[in-house]
Parts: sequence; C-alpha cells; structure tokens
Amino acid sequence: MRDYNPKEIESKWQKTWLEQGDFEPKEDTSLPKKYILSMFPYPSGSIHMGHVRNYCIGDALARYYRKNGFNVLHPIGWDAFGMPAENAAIKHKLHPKDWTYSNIDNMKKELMSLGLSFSQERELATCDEDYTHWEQKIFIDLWKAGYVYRKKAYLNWCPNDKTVLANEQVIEGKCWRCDTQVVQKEMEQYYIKITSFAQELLDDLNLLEGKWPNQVIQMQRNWIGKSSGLEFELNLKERVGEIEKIKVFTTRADTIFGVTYCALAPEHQLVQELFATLSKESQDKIKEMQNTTALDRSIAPKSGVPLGVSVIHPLSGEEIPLWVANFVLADYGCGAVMGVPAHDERDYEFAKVCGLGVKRVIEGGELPYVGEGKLIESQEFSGLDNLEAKKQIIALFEERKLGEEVTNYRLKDWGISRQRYWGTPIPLVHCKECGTLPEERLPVLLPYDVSIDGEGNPLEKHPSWKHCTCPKCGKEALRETDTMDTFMESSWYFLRYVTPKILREQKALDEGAMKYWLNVDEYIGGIEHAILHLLYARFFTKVLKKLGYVEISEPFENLLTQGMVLKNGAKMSKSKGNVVDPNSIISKYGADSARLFILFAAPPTKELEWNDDALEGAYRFIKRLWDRSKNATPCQSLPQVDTSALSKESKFARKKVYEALKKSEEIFSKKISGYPFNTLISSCMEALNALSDQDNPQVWTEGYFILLNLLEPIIPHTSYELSSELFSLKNLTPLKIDETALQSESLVIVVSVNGKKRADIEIECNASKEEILSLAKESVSKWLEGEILKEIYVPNKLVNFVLK
Ligand code: ANZ
Ligand code: ZN
Repeated sequence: MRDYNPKEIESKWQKTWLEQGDFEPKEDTSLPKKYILSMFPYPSGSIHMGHVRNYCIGDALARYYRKNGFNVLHPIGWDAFGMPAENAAIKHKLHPKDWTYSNIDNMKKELMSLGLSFSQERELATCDEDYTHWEQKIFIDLWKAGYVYRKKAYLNWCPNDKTVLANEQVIEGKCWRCDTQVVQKEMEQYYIKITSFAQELLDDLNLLEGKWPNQVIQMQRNWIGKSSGLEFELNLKERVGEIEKIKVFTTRADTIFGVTYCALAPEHQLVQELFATLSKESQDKIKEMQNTTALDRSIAPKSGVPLGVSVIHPLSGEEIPLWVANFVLADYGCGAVMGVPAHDERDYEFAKVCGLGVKRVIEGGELPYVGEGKLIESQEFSGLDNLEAKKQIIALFEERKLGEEVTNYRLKDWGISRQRYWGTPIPLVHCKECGTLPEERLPVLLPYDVSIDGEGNPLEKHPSWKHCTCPKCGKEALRETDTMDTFMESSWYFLRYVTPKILREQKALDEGAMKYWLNVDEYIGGIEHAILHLLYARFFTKVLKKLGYVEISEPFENLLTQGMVLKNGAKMSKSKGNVVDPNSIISKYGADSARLFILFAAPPTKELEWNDDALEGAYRFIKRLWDRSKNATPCQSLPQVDTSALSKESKFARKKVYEALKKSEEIFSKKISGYPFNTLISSCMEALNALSDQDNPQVWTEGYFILLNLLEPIIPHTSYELSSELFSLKNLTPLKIDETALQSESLVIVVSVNGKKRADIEIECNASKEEILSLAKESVSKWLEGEILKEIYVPNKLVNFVLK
C-alpha cells in the first residue's frame, strides 16, 4: 500500500468529480430531493475559517443525501455587490467589477480545494448581468403591485465629500475619509412595504418552531415588535399655524392621569412649525438631536427642549407642557408620547433632567414603578386594577371618539436606495411629462467607465449614463441613479439557483422546478444574519407568492446557525490578528484533515476553539485509516461475515462498526438534533480501534466497507480513494444495520493487582467504566489490602490496581 498522500488523491478526486458532473442535480423529479444551502459568501478575496466551517457542514449533508439516493441541489454563488468593492476602487484604484470577479476566481479555487460538492452549473454572482435583469424584473413587479414607494428620509451626509455615508462609514460622528462632521440630510428614498406583511411574518414564525433555533425565532419576533395600545389626540391650548392638536401612542392607557408632560420627536412637524420662535440655544440643541442617528440617540443621556406651548389633557382638562425629547423616535407610533415619569424609566429620567413633575397613579414599589397595581388619583378609575382600568379607559376613548385602540409594529418599511455605484440599478425613469416609470427594456446595466473617488454618487456624476428616453413618450428623460441595497440580492438567490436556465430564457420561472425543489431543506449560516437577511428573504418569499412566482410561504424549512470559530477564546478575525489561514492548513495536512478537524472539534452550533494538536490528531486518524486498509480484502458488495465462530474481540468490533452506522442514521434522521458530526466521528474512531484489536479478515472488510461509507461526507477524498480501490465505490450506497451485531455481548477481561493477574471477569460490552471497575474490585477483593494508588483501565482488555 502506498503512503497516504493527500495532495495527490485530493486533486485527483476533485478533478474526477467535476469531470463526471457528480454534483449536478438531476432533472428527474420523481426522485426524493434535498435542497442543501450554506449562505453564500461575500467575495472579499480569500476564505477564512468561518467559511470552512459553514461549507463543510453543508457539504457533509449534501454528500450524505446524495449517497443515500436523494437528488441533491447544493449550489454556491457570490453576494457580489457592496461597499468593499467601491472602497477598493477609492483606495487602490481598482475597478469594482474587476476586483470582484478576480476575488471570486480566487475564492472559488480555495473553496473547491476543500473538495466541496457544489453544483458548477448553477453558480452565480449577484453582479452578473442576468441576475441584474431578473432582480430588476422583480423590482418592477413589486412597483406595479404597489409595494414600492418614495419618501423623504434622513441620511448621513458628508458636506465635504458631498456624499451619503453608510452607518459603518461614520466614525464617532465623523466621515471615515475626511474626518468632517457628518450631518443628517433629508433626501427622497425608495421604500419597500415590508410592513404590509408584518403580521404574516410574525404568524408564520409558528411554522418554524422546532425547525429554526428558538433564539432566532425570538429575535425575529422582537424585530417585528408588535404592540397594541391607545392612539389619541390632545388639543393644543392655542393653535400653531394650521396645527390644532397632536397625536400620541401609548401602551399604558391606564397611566393617563399620571401625565406631566408630552414630548415630540425633533423631526415632528409641530417642531418645524415652532422652530423660528425658539431661542438660538434651543434651536442648536434640536439640530444636534436631528444630526444624531436614532441608534445613538437611544443610548445618549436624555435631553430636551421646552416648546413654550401646552396641550390639554383629554380627561382632566389640565394644561400639559410640550417638549422636544431626544429619545422620541420620529418613525415609531405617532412620533410623540405622553410622558408618565412615575411609571416609565425613560420618562422618569427625562423628567429628572428637565425638572418636570412626577405624579404617581398606580400603587406599588419605588418610583419609577413599572409593575401592576391599583389605580389612585385617577377619577372614577381609582381603585381598579390597572389592567382592568386600561380596558375601561380605552373603551371610554373609543366611545367618546377621542382615540382608538391600534396595533403598532416596530418593523419599518425597508429603505432600499443607495447612492452608490456598485449595486443593482433601480430600473426607473423620470420623465417631465409622464412622471416616474419603470424601464422595462431590461437589464439596465451599470456603465463601466466611471470615476470612483469617494465624492458624490458616481452614477450621478457620469456624463451620459443617466440621460435616456422615456419608455412611454419617447422624449428625453433621466434614469434613476440610486442603486439597490445589497440585501435585495440575497433575498431571492435561493430561488435563482432553482431555475437558472429558465430565467435566462425570458420566462419568469419554471413552475415544475420550483414546485419540486422548494423550499430549502437545510439552510446553514451565521447567527449574524438572524434578523435582517432572514427577514427580508422571508418577506420576498411571501410577496413573490402573492405575485404568483412561488407557492411556498417560508423559504427555509430548517435553519442551522453555526457557532463561531475562536482562537485563544476570541473570535478569529483579522482585526484581532488571530486568524489561521485555511489555505496553509490544506497545503500542509490536506483538505480531509481540515474537514475532519472542523467537524470533530465541536458540534456545528457550538463555538469552536482552534487547536493545533487536534488538527494533528485528525491527520493521524486519517493516516491510520489509510494504513490499516491493507487488512481489508477487495470485494464488490458487503461481505457476509460467518458469525458462528467469532472471537469476543471480533464480535465487539462488529458491534462498534454497526453502532457507528446507527449513530449516522440517528444524526441524519434528526433523532439526535443539531447534526453532531463530532459524535459520528468518535464512533468511527472507536470502531477503527476495535477492528484493530481483532484479526478476522471478514470483520475487517465488513468494517471498512461501512466505515468508508460513513466517513465519506466528512473526508470524501480519502474515502473515495480507498473505496474505489477496495470496493469499486460499491460501498457508497445506502447500508442496512445488522441488528444482531448490535446486541449486547459479554467480554472477558483480565483483572490484576500490581501487575499480577488475579482474575478473569465477564462484562457486558456496553458496561460503563464505573460498573467494570466495581466488578473488578469485587473479584480481587482479597488482594486489595492497603490504599489503592491508581486504577488503570484498558477498555475491553484489563483492569490493574496499583497498591501502596
Ligand atoms: C405612556 C407610558 C406610560 C408608556 C408608561 C409606557 C409606560 P412599545 O411597547 O415598544 O410599543 N413611545 C411611543 N411612541 C414612541 C416614540 N415614537 N418614541 C419613543 N417612545 C415612544 O412602546 C410603546 C411605549 O413607548 C408607549 O407607551 C410610549 O410610552 C413610548 F408607564 O406611553 B408609553
Ligand atoms: Zn415621458
């Protein structure tokens, strides 16, 4: 037998698999299917250990199902638009397109060197022209169905570079390039009405119970953030221009008699109206609030500005002062609140800072008291339990037509406009006569000849690109220069993989293929995508169902969120300087060792601590597997073992082999959840040890036939090489458990004291170490005088007691 040479066999099998098209899904829709998808990567340039983990988990699943008779779709693609490409253009004068495609080339090579079983035919990059084409088609369908609208919004703006900045480009309030103070600028933006699906997105989380991690379901629920309460109006004491009243939203109508002030968001219309009447100091304070993002405002110390006007309490008739408050958000509820400092933490803090009154209306603990209790000082509602009071107060408001019960969602509509070059162009045209219209002569492609220098929007600055003709009247018109948020692309790529050719041929979709392949059976990725990506993909699925594209309601049947890869207790990352380069591991030990290590070191959902020794251990196991293969005899089917005269050791070895097979079935059938491949690998290791402790050639061969099958999803190259040599690959098919081999058998082991044999005892094969030690002690009790210093246990062989 040759020495184990991973380089040689790995490149050989990678080539063979691709030449034979082994990873391409079949057209035959009568076969049972599995759609296995690891989240596609951003093509940053080279792979990291997080990628290795993500794709090795998905690949193990894909290979298992393929081997067991399923038609498997296991595609890969590239989430190719986005800011880093543009940053590379600014910093290194590289064209985003060239930078992106050359990164893809390199990362593809690196990924394929792991032996991943990706379909080659279905590979895509979201910056490909035909991907742009169909994304724009979908956008237009959303537009026509009324799911897209335009609205003004505040964006980070660098006055020096005259450019919109993403949140990541604002560092401590300053522009990342020129250090200028960033301001908030109001601009027209395109929005997609994801909120019209808020309730459905919430309800259908129930369908995912038990199939998605609870934590992710909870994060989605919180993000959608449904709450119900009372919306009501308060009249201004004196009207301000056209404005006579303000509207507020509260979830605590029961505290209405505790109101001591009302507060508005700095962007509120009434604030604009009163702005000129305010002192210079107040105006500056409001401007500062407006120039702070909502997130920063929510963690900033409370601050406020009095507006010098008041509103009238709808039930008590009292005058209540009106303030501007930094913690009130413009786009939640009504952008205005009734302040009840006695029973709300934020209101309490605000009242203290601004010197406002605090009025208790619910009995209970120390202020601010947010718990339940009886109402006090609340007119006819005094004495009621607050939950009952809440109902009655809402009823009263509805009866007197002063307000109504409403449901609010924290979820906001999805702003998809980006003032950047490297994204999908929004396919709209602005015509002076006809207004804003979709451009249906698709695709609308990006111009290649742009100057990207960090100042302004390159598409806006391009000399000719935006000049076009109106699709309706044919006169001169202007193209929209905003591009789409890159979350748009990742919201439907899993659909694109299903019908790549069809879409290219100008048909919206292939219903047959869609019906057959969807939804994704296993989706694997990082927890960092638990909220936005998954929510947008779920939304897209729902809206595309409405538009007749798909029949499914949820895109991902099962979700596995992989744990982080750590080194020395910290997340492996460039910024921490603790990265291990997968390429160096692959070239030193081979892909199979890398794969085995990453799946053995921890169950997929748990954190994984990098460990050089364990990597060495993985390599040694594969080498041992390789070297011992000389004990197996070549054959073409599972050998029949003559079980009539097997030694205890051989019986034990068979038991271990079939236990490993059983473990594999339990894992993939989810009898054990979370795909703990680490336990499968340790079963295989135990089986190899037990095989080595016996010398029956039939048992060896049977064991190899099975173990190479079980290990194929994990170390495919080694398994294929040995399987093809020994079994012409006939072992890589579904296997059946031999129940009799699993039956508990007894085993005789030796018990000695100070190295001298004193007894033989019979133990059950599956007895625990504790049981064995106690049996052993009993059997040699008369020799055990004095303190036992050490208890040595060699599994299935002997126990030795060392005395003082
Ligand atoms: C009075 C009150 C009294 C409130 C009390 C709470 C406790 P959720 O549950 O998240 O929906 N609120 C309303 N609109 C707001 C806005 N635009 N920006 C900031 N806060 C706003 O929260 C609803 C509660 O958050 C509302 O109920 C309101 O404060 C505040 F003892 O009204 B509450
Ligand atoms: Zn026109």
